[in-house]
Amino acid sequence: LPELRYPARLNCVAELLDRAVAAGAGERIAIRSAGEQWTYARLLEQVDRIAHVLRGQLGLETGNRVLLRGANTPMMAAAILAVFKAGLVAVPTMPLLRARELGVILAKARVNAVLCAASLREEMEAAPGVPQRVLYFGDPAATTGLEARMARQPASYAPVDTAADDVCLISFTSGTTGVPKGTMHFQRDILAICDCFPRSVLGSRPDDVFIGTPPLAFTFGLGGLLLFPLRVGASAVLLEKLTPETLLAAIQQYRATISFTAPTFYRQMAPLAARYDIASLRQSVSAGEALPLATRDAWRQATGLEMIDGIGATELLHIFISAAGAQVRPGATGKPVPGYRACILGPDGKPVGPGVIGRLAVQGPTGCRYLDDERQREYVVDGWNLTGDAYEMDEEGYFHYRSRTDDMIISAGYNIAGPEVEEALLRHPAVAECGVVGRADDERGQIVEAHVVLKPGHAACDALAAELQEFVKQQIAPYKYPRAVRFRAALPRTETGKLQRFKLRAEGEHQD
Ligand code: 3UK
Repeated sequence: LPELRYPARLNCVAELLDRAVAAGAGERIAIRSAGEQWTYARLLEQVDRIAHVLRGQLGLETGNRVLLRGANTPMMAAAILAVFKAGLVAVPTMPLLRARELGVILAKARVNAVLCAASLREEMEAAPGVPQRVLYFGDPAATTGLEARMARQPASYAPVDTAADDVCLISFTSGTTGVPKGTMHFQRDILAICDCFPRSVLGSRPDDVFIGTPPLAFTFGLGGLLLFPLRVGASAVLLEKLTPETLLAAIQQYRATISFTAPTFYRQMAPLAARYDIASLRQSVSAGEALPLATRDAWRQATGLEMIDGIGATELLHIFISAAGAQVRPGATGKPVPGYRACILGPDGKPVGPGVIGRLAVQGPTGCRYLDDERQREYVVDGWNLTGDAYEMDEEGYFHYRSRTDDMIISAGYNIAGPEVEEALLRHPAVAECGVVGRADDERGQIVEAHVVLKPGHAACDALAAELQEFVKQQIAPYKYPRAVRFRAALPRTETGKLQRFKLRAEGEHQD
């Protein structure tokens, strides 16, 4: 991939935006949102005005860190790009974070300034250790906010001359344990992710319209809903508070061609898809957690589309194993995205052959750099990134997800992967969602416990629990069946759509 060799001096926004406008893309639509439509020229101008505010007015210097907060809006997108372009470091934060969590991030990332949506002001102000330089945006009544300052700035700003390996982004993992980990990424990493997955797997084009749910503060969303479209001169639809229904309606309204969201969203959209005209959609990308076969099948039946599953991680910035179209092997995540290498390591740290479950190890143009050195030594070993996932490779070189390494259920000496049991349960017509975890058991060490959300019209009862147990035994090795079945109204999920297994385990304990 010759395009992955970048010059030593590189500003990613100069490449993504200034270059596009200089090449004549100025009148093309860059971002659509509920009330607004921004051309490439307008986006560039807004980015440049914000960059002037940051450097000229706030007096920030190269390498200073700017915490960013906001829902997916054109202003939030412009703020992130302005930070990159001004040679500063963006620290985007998930909209739902509370004051105490923000305080941890402010301290860990040693934040110098804050740009925050006015709608999230209260929580921001309540955070401990907020720096002095804070500006709010998106409040039409404000006379002192970011927009008012932008209006007084020059409309154009020359990109700061940054090195390709200058840090421009600190992205925090949501973490299943609750402790956020900051990962640093370089200017060139921003371009590298645009030149890997979207080119070789997705096949994105200038006429594409990208849409989806992940927040821009989650690198899945930052790539899929901002950087990837800009890299090819396409457009992004940025919408707030999407539900399965409103995402389907938005795909129809904006004639979106590429969707990015989590498996649970596709699962909920599939039965509703027939009510909308979503014929414009040509690719649907799923990431964040394993894509169950039942979901892939339901989406294909509803839309005729073969989904693109892809595993990505905050530590690696974006998707590194995936497959599309005829390359898809249902049940496998795919193969390493060109530019990346992957292998499976056994307990001794040596690569294992096909058919053996082990720890996934990945290498490529992007990689993990934690703020915290100790964690770094656990994640990156001999130059390989250990993502914490248990995977298996087949004879054809396809990578099959099994579970998170620390979520593997060990019951009476058997290793059981929760997602395999979930996949079996999801094939039952009464099951809408489920999560399978291990629960401590005196006799077996752990037992398999299923938390099940039923589809409307099905009632929880012992007979149905027994039917689900029998249903699993018919599909996979009987020792994997859930010895405990708990019905519930909903499953605990992160803002990124990930099942919070630790919460299921904890709740299982309380009910004893
Ligand atoms: C899990 C998957 C099976 C896996 C992400 C796309 O999810 C992203 O980043 P996070 O840091 O979590 C990383 C972990 O999530 N995972 C993600 N995708 C899949 N497991 N199949 C998948 N397709 O455990 C991984 O280690 O929140 C996803 C792009 C950017 C991202 N940051």
